[in-house]
Amino acid sequence: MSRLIVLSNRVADRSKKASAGGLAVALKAALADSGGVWVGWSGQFADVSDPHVAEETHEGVTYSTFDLSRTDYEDYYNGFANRSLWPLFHYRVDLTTYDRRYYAGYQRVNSYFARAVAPLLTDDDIVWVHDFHLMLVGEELRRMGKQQAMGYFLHIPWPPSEILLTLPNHQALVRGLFAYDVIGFQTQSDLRSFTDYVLFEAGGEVHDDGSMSAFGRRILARVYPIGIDAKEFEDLTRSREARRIHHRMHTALGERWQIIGVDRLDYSKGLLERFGAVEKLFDAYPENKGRVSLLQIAPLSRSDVPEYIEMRHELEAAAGRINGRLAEYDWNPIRYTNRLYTRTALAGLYRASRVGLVTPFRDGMNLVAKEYIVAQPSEDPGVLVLSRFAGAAEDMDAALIVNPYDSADVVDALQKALHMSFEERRNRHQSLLGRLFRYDVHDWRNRFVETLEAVRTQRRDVPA
Ligand code: ADQ
Repeated sequence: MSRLIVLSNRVADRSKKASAGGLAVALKAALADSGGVWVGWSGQFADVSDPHVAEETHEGVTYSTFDLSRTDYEDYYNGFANRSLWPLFHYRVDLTTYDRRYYAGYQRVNSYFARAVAPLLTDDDIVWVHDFHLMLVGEELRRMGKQQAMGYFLHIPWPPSEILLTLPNHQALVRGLFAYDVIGFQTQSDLRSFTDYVLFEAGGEVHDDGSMSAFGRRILARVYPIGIDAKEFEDLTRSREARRIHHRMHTALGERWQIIGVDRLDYSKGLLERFGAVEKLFDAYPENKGRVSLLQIAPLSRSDVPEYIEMRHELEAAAGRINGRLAEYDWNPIRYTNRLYTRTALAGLYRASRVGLVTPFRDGMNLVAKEYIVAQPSEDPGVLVLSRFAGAAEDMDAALIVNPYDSADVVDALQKALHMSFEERRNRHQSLLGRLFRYDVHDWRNRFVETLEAVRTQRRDVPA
């Protein structure tokens, strides 16, 4: 077996139990299986032109990290990644900012990542690059003569061509992706959009075996929907600490029902509209007043980006306004917190909630939807209300699927979820649960790595 080298913008913090980001949670679980090397930014700043890589090994995983300069961080991370690619790939052309300085920073930092990882590589390694921050690393490594099997996984959606074409550098990015051997998407719909671009914008070809050619290279592009570590999450849910939190929440709620939302504070997650739908629930079905409330956990993220600062203010104002209008002296319709919780605490809170409310306008997958289901007690499971625009909806059709742009649809689904019979809740829960255990994060990792392994073996067997 070969050694797995994983690259992502940030490397998860070894010491912290909580981290509010789907990618960190997933990669931690994926590397725990077989060990390997995880390469990425340390989160620290230094003004150096060449990466200085520090190594630390912990439970079979070597963490290789390096610092970035503040200018690189501004142009590449706050700039091109978070103000150009993120909004655009989530269909928010209106929030997208293009600046040539940002793209120059993106190229510079992708090359910096390649220079950091190149000296670590041995011939038999396989390289797996993650997410929208690092599309060009593979191309840089090839330029440096690296022949290893290389894969790329995109955690966020791939937009339709009409949207992508608004990005001045769209062709350079797609050409960059063709330097990898395997590229993975979360959903069929993402793969369709990518295929469409390859055929009609890049003048490429799609072959019978599903591989694609363009820019002088042939690659495999496939769907690998990401899962969670269902077994681990189930164990967490049953732990003493999770049960303590569940019990505490249960006592505080008494006879009331809780709806829970857990999302990084991000405009793609539809939080403002979610608050609006919950407000409308009380207007449309007043019997829920005093009996139902929303707990929204939304840890701050990307707080340097103006759109996120503005959104935070809007959410605070909305929660205050709705509570001001509807609250009673002993009941609040919305409890809203920006705190980070441990995964154990989250498990207990999900379990204490009658409804899981996941209503992004666009989301690559959404792991919260999956965690909520695994945390439910089978003897009295809650109901998941899920946006059709989360990648998770593609194979979680036993949830109540809603259109988050249509608040009346969300209100009706909430009312249905709150009053659903035990039989229906149990049937829906069981059908969702089976798939989450079968297609978990280990299955996701294995399927991707096996494809890369096959590429590596083939390449080794072909005489140069
Ligand atoms: P994210 O946009 O970060 O991930 P998501 O998939 O929901 O979204 O993952 C969030 C993770 O952070 C979950 O595991 C959740 O438990 C955790 N989390 C959230 N709030 C927390 C809090 N307050 N305290 C502790 N933990 C918290 C990106 C894409 C997604 C895709 C993932 C993985 O945007 O679409 O599903 O990557 O590919």
